[in-house]
Amino acid sequence: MGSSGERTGADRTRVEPDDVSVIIPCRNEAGSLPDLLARIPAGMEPLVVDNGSDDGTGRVARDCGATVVTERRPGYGSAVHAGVVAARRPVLCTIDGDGSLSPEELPRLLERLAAGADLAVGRRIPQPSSAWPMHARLGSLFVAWRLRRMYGMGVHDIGPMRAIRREVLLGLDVGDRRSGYPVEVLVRAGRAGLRVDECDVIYRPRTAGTSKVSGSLRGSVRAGRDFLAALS
Ligand SMILES: Nc1nc2c(ncn2[C@@H]2O[C@H](COP(=O)(O)OP(=O)(O)OP(=O)(O)O)[C@@H](O)[C@H]2O)c(=O)[nH]1
Ligand SMILES: [Mg+2]
Repeated sequence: MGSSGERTGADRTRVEPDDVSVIIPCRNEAGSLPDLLARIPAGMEPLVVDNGSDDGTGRVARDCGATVVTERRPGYGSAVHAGVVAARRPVLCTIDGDGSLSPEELPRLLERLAAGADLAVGRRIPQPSSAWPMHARLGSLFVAWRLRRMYGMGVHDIGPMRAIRREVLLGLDVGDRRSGYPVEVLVRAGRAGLRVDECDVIYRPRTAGTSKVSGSLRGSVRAGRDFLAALS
């Protein structure tokens, strides 16, 4: 699947911006969205999934020209999946709505797809290093180590920023609706023998709002549990 030069309907050796929907799962990210949305590369469709926000996230996203989908069931995976179902373009990128990742780096992931990868994922390079708390970093490193051992996959992070063709992602039938979603995407890609390419991406502190995962003990423990469940 996905080898360079192969054609299944669309030209698989090129990805144009207007082929791409950018799914942005958001739970109370109104403060970060205007800047983030202004930086989505021209031609791509920003698709904000408003996941139970009470800070006007949906209104702000609409005012900035984004397509907005509402998903009431909480959970990162729930929000991303709602975006995948709603998206109408053939190539999907996913990026957090908290301003921690740079949309300017999405084209580099898309280049990997065009070059034959089935899934392109970002490897976070924190700037400054405190942007990625040590416990969260160790958790992601452990998961990546297990993925390398289980599937020979050359990954070093759980891939918080991703690019994949919609039909390929739907074919993986990812079931996690919480924080294990990115891990399950990788597990299923490994089991399916997909080609997974990783590129470095800058990871900064969230630009507004409050941390839901790594900044609290409760959020971190829950994410750790979800990661382990997705690995098993
Ligand atoms: N955690 C969490 N994130 C959600 C949910 N729904 C949407 N999201 C979005 O998913 C993205 C990732 O969540 P974050 O809370 O930034 O997770 P994180 O980066 O691991 O942790 P912090 O930034 O430290 O909170 C953000 O854009 C969230 O707004 C949800 O129910 N839970
Ligand atoms: Mg974050």
